[in-house]
Amino acid sequence: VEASIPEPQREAWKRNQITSFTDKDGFEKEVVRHVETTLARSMFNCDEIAAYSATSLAFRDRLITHWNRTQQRQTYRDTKRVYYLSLEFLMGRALDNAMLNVGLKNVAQDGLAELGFRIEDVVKQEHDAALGNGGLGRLAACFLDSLATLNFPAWGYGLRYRYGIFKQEIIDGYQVEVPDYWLDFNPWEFPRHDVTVDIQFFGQVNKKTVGGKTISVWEAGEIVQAVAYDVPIPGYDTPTTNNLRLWSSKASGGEFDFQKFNSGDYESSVADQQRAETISAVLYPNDNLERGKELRLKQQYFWVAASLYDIVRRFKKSRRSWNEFPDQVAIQLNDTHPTLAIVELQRILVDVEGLEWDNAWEIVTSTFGYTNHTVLPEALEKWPVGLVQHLLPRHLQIIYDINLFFLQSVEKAFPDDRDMLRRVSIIEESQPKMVRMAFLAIVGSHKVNGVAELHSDLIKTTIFKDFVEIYGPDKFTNVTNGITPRRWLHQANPRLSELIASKCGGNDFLKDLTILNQLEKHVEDKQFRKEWAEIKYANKVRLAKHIKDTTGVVVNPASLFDVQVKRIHEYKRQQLNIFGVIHRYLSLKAMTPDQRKKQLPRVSIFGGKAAPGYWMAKQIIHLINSVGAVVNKDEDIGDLLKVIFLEDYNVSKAEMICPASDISEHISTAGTEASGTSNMKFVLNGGLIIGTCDGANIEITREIGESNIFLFGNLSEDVEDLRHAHTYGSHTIDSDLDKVFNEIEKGTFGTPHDFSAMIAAVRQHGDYYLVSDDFHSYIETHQLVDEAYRNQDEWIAKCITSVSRMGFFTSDRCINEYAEEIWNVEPLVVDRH
Ligand code: OX2
Repeated sequence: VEASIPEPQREAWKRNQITSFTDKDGFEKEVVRHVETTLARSMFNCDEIAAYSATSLAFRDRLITHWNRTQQRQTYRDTKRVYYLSLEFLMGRALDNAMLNVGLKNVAQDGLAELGFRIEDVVKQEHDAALGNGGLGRLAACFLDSLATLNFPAWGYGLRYRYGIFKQEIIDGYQVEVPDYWLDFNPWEFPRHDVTVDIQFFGQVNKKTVGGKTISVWEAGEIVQAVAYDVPIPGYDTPTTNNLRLWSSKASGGEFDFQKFNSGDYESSVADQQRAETISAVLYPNDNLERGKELRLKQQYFWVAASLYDIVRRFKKSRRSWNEFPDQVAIQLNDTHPTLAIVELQRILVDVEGLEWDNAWEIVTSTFGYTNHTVLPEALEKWPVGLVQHLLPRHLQIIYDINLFFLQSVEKAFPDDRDMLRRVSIIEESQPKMVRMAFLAIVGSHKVNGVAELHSDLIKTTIFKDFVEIYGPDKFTNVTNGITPRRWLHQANPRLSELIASKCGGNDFLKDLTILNQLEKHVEDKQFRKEWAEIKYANKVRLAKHIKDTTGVVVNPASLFDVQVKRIHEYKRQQLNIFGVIHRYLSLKAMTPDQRKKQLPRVSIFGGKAAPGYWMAKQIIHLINSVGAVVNKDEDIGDLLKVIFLEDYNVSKAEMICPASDISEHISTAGTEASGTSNMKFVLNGGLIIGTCDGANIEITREIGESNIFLFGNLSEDVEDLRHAHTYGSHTIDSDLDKVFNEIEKGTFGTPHDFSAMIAAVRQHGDYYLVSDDFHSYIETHQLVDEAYRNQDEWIAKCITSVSRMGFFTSDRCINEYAEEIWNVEPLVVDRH
């Protein structure tokens, strides 16, 4: 309040309000101004990086005026806000997205051309903001785009990692990890040195009596400061510009450090500073895997505590009663990573604000929603009780109390079921004891959702079955994932977007994706199909150029491009794909030259990172590269088969790859991929998919029709029996797969020993991912793909039909479902001027 300008002086502020550029001349002025002042350079010293920087600063200034207005509007109206807590936001590049969302890309293109630059080259200067691993982090980024586009008062909260996901280099066929130091120059963030929070760790809990009441006081052992960095999130075709607040850690500079400093222990006080900064230093590079590292738990609490402090501070400004908190605040937990927020809010309400436990707990549980993204046991978070006790002593007490009251209620409802108490306890009675974060998240939330229909059914019947009994089925719901068509169609594939607009009555489909269904009546239009095919071809030419530039391999853009890009994981089965490629290679080798002439040329394209500690995933990358090294130089084969591994797959590469795919692979063992979202990106860009009956593939099939997708493999309901049979029955390997293995073992693709573990996983160790069980059907289905592709006319028709039926998979639909079913929030429109 003290910082507010008094009424009499406000006139001067209003008179001097900033006006944003709207045309080419205005844009150019801003660029030149930023080059010459902010960057202290000139037209004699302006490279593409400088042009990128100045263009970004010009757009950033624009966004920030909208951002300010959005925040003022939300504060003034004081409606309910949504807070999306995610340890990952895989944003990718911001400039292109900002230009398109504010509708001024053409202006920038013309202006940059006049100033001597090509916009495509300028855009490419930007370093991806890669603060995530894969689907979970990218989903958060798509949700932010939709929240802003739909005008929801929403904030994202995350960590400002100094190092995002590592850069992948392929050296001698192996993955090598290089640190991603991305913050050298980042025009998209605003440091808020005035928005800081002191975060406590360690220490002990003391009891104190205040006014006849005993309260717990947590005395800290260490304090670290959280500093806010704000990233503006522009909606598409709306002034609404939301905020993504990322916390950075810093030594607190409080009494702790000064004590040491004064006592002459300078070195150790510097070490303390470094330790504090370590908290937000690096993103953990694991996807679907939790490793239980102490620093990771520190990250989680640091981020959650700072975010809640901020949320509570904002709530308190309105001077409402605590019981109104859930009417003003909805907090969504992106997986279990922010689950400590439940405990932290209970602590604030009981220990700091003095509410009664039950009253506080009612507020807490009404506030939170929890999204589960996986059923894989190795990805479910559990923290040793001893570690939580040491780092967060008061929180462990609260967790125990939450568990006590929860188990009491369960015992009351199921008096004869002792085993139920053991099964659902938040504390696992193992050696050592563990806190089960998913259970804590369920108990502390009013809604739990999965991310695709099959997945949401699976969590109800497997890992969370008991909780459905306890709470009833209504606490559990499904919100099938989606993607933002702004980035994944309009930005990634501008020509296709334009063609679609010409058939769908303009760009409205970008805000209401169901309008795509208007394409269907043009499927038979020859000219339309031709243009469609030309665009696909041009996108393939662009990717072929990238392949040539980065790998040296020349691929023919007329070949069928078969793409699998995603994190490398045994459950995603890149090994199935490469075994299939070897099978194809062997078949081609066995043919006469005449037979070969009749074969369809293919390019098998792989991309994706392996977690640095995931040895098997790294072996898979090595096998792919080893196969490529042999096949790509085999003169018998020529263009009939090329095998490419694209280095350093990330968001901006995905924007180039998705539009260039003919068929993409989504081939996880049934029941393991919660949803998948790249499947949606590929279909939306006019590619078909080969996939298992898993995750969102099933709903994609429902929407686009069975004849437009290549499904294969065992169903999720059969997986358990098959695994059981592998272990306890006789396990015979598919004969074609056996030939593939024999060829690898002959040394055709390099030292056989390098790949023996991959083969043994199938032959000797129970083939947990059912590679052999699905191999035959996989190979057969790829033959169907070949046949279908030969009929280009029908292929294109399938692609157009599929795109026209993809309206369901926009993240706008997801956000509207969350808003209605989970958050109970309404949009708030901001005036344009
Ligand atoms: C991913 C899931 O593996 C993927 O299936 C899903 O589409 C995505 O989240 C978004 O919901 N870490 N990453 C995921 O789950 C976890 C855990």
